[in-house]
Amino acid sequence: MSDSISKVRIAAAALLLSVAPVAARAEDGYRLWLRYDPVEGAMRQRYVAHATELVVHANGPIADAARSELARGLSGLLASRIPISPNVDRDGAILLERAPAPGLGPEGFIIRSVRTNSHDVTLVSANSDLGLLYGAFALLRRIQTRHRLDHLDVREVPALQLRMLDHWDNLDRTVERGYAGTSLWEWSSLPGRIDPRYVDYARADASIGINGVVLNNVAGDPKILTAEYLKKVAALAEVFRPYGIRVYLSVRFSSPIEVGGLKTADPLDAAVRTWWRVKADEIYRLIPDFGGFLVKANSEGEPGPWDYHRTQADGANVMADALRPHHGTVFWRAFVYSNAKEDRAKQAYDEFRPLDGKFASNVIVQVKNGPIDFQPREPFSPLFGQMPRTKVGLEVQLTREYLGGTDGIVFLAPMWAEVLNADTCSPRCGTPVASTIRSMAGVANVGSDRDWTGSNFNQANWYAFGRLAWDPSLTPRQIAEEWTRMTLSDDPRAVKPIVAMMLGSREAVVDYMTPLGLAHQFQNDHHYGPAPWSCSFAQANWNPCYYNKVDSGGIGFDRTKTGSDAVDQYAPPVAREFGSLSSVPDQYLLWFQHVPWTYKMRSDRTLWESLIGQYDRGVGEVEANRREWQTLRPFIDARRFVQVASDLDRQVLEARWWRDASIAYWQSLSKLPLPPGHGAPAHPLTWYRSIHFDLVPGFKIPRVNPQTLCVAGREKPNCAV
Ligand code: BDP
Repeated sequence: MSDSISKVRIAAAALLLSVAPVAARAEDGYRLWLRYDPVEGAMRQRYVAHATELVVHANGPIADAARSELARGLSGLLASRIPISPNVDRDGAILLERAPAPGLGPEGFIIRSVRTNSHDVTLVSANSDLGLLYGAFALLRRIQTRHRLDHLDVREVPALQLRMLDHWDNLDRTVERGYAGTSLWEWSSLPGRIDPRYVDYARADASIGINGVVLNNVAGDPKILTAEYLKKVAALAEVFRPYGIRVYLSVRFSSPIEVGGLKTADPLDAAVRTWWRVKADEIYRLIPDFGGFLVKANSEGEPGPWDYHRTQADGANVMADALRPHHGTVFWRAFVYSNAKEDRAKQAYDEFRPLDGKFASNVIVQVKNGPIDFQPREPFSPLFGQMPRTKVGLEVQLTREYLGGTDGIVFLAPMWAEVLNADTCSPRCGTPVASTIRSMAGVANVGSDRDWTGSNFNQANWYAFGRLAWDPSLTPRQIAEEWTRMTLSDDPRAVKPIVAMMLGSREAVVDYMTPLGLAHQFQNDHHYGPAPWSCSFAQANWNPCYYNKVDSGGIGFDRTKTGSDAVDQYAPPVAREFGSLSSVPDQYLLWFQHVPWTYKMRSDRTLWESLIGQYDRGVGEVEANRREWQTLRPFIDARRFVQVASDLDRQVLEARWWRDASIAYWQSLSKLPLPPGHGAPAHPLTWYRSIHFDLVPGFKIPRVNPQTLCVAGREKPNCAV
């Protein structure tokens, strides 16, 4: 596509965007955290004095994007158009300028209150236009969160070089584990038609520092590497380029066979190596800044190097060789496991650890936060810190596959901060996961829904992911506050309770779904709703019963020396902590230990009593959130208020369902009475066991409501949930 055509397209998209506020006034969530509504009261005048003109001393598409974002943001926030001048000629100017600064790198920026040309100016400076764009968003954020603009001395450099959003979008526009409509990418109309939404998507990503996007699902459809699709990919790359976002593709390991017509995909075969090289050259001719590949190999039915008795490193390196001349990167996922007898929690480490040092320098081994699979809580993966001669990246999931989809509020920054701050004790204690990684990737939660993420509060997880990948030392509280002020309300009477709700929400979901270290107690495959009794999959490690190891005597997975010994994969101080009943944190108790129902916890209560207490704490928390939300009506626009209220209604139902179904099942085995003050489940166990949602296309989960539960319960039980 020629430059001029693409410019016309982007200009057309921008024009369409300028009429967006009409629709946006309905507060349908489309504007995300980039709402730029006028600052109220006297404060606005103070900001106006710091935004008398905008001067941008840089040219090119990224600098243009910075200029237009500032013009748009400031004119919205200050309710007046800001003049754009070639040079500083008055006090209160905002000046964006490229200025070499050591240590800022290619993306960092400085925002400083300075005197230039005898005028007081807010200077945004950076080594690159992209740094200026990030600085522009940071400056706007300061106004959006009502920070002062005088005496500024801000310097930011991203902690991680690669901050990626991984879309699990299929080419037929279904989204694996997507709960927000169809895929954003309209493959059938690309490359001809550029949906203006692509630009807004890129703006949102850039505003939080995301600089890489994997467009398609990890179960990579080989078609993506055909000439036809690469043109479509190139069109998207062109839209994203002015926002500093590089495009990556998930590729299927067997593509040399499916697309290339070869007989094999053996990574050591000369023809296969050539095929990947030629393919990479073809891609870079179309997309000179193409980021690289993401690969899921030998996992959940995907082909991979094991099919040819080669190692995961052999597989990764053949692609890395092809990308190296173009400076591309291979993200090779460590999410590799099989139906082997070995504890699933051990398999990735067993496979990858011995390969430390064998991966090419442009390979990043991408490791999920925990050793199993995006559960509400897992201990950190033992691979972090233990592959010192390999580049390792962290993968988290924004889309709430195991956390209720779009139900209620589940803010994930506390979960991600927990893993980023976890001490690997490798090579020595005081080495948090954050300091061992090169990249952070988040499985995207966006789709074609008008509000992007299927629920207002799910937007906060997109926001939090970008902010943490940029600066892992930010606290969940800081992030929640920023997001709330920018997205919902900056009235302290609203901000405080909303932030409190967000901060407690992840712990609540852990408590009502899988407390005290339980994991994977979900219904088959769609992972929505409880099924701790379930044992029906032929693949043993897909079954809840595999993970709870429950019987009349007790519950929990023994991963100590007497069991699978998964603890041994951690550095010795961590292994000691997790491996001993006296030191394992309660939150990981049943992950690492099998304990009797009557086991005395540190609190002096029995395990049984604690477990019931945790379920009720979780339910209590979401019930309290629902009540609290009702008090916030005066501060939130009508439309979003009602939507969140209904999300919270569903979450209360979901929480009670989890609590009751789980307790009913555990009690059928433990035969213990419920501790005083804790109510019996609303229905008998048979009722909960009869609720089953079928898999629906695109893995979209049904939303739970009393009707659904009643219809789904095949026994036609009493429907008063
Ligand atoms: C699992 C999901 C599955 C993904 C897989 C992965 O259920 O849909 O394909 O993760 O990460 O949690 O590859």
